[in-house]
Amino acid sequence: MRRTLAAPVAASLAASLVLAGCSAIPGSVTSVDEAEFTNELAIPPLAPSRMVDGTRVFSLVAQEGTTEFRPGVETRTWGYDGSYLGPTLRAERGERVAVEVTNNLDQPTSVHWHGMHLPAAMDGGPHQEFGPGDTWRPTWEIDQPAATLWYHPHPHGTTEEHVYRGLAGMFLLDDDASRAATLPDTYGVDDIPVVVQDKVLDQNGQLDLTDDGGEPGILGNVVMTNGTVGAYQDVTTERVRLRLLNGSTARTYQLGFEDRQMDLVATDGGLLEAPLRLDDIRLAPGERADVVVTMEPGETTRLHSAEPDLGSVAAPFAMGANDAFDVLELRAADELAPSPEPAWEESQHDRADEVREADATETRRFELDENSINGKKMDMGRIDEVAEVGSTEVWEVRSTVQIPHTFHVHDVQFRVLSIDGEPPPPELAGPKDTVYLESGRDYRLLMRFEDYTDPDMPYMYHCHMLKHEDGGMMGQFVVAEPGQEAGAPGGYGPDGHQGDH
Ligand SMILES: [Cu+2]
Repeated sequence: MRRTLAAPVAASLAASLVLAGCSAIPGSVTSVDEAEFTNELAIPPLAPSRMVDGTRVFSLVAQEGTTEFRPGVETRTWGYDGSYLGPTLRAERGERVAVEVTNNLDQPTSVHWHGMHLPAAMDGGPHQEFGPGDTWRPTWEIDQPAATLWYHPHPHGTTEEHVYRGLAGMFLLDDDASRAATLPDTYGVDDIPVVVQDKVLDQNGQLDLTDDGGEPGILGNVVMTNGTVGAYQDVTTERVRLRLLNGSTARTYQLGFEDRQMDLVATDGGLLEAPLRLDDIRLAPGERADVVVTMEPGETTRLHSAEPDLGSVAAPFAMGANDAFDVLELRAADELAPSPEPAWEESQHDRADEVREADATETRRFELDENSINGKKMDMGRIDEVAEVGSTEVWEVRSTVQIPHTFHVHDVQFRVLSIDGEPPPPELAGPKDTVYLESGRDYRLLMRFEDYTDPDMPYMYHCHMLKHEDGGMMGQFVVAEPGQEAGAPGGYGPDGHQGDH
């Protein structure tokens, strides 16, 4: 069913693009409609929580609804606690959290805590699906640096659809360093969640999930932030922090401002060592970047996505590489409250958290081709890798094809040690859990498997282009005691089928 981007396909993509012209043909358009920025940005509410025996307990309900992306048109969507996206969960390092997630959809789903370090049984991957009417209750201790994480479904083979329909939300972590930092930190005022997504809306205004065989998946012609098309945000402070999340299923953005630079303060897994001034940053699906933008009183500027550098790809025009468009308008008030320069000290945990290449005892190699990793497709019953608890490892990852791929590892944050033997660009030097793979280049990733052994319950590594993930570009690893062998994941027998148990 999946097609490789051999020459005939690239040619047919080219043909469909020519035929498409400027009109909206679902799936085959990569150009983005111009928006008028007249809608106030929706800010996902902070999720309420209650303390039960020292545990911070959240509740989420996955449900269907309708959302007015376009005036007067009700689009059928899914959301948590609402019709689209979900509330922002927030917790502190050292806290124990629990989330009660109820599935009010008509099919199984799961909720993965993307970027979170936690036991595999709580991870929310395909082994933790739960059916209609069921409630899943994961619990774990927050034991990692402050970061902008997110949550989204991860059911076997249907992740693209569940995320595309609207199931996603942010999960913010705080720690001593983030509490003490001088960073804009008033949620929804000068600390703004910005979930960037693209959609194809059909002529009835409904989400179109048609797969036309294009790579790397559905590229929409409508761009939205937090579910708002053509959004503006009023700014009342000299500096505003944007927590950028690429919540798209396939599109990679190159986010920045045409009239100013911005300070990158954090990547996927938390704060950088120091702010990094940038023109723009490439964000592939699943990646996050916290940036601080400085405004003058009374001015207006727009977050913009420039033509993204996708590396060497077969058909750049068909993969979104030629698309540039505005994303979010910022409108500064005539008077702005002062905000200090972004600055922070290291956290009390920083030294303990440090992972050193010299400690690496294992090197694994992962090659991504058009539809598999190391020549294998995802098999729920097969453990692909066994990592020894407490060990530091280097994962060498390479995409061998001219299709956009990313690499995401559950459970850990990693460091990009090198790309083709050279140090990574500074925006990739911070903690990461997802990285865009430019074709034909060698990415060396450093990570440590600290704790949470479970020989029977795997974590995932996969491409975060969700069509690819659903198509089987995923593998499973367990963290085990020294000498311990992988067990049978979730009752799946060696033939990959769930047996009687
Ligand atoms: Cu991929």
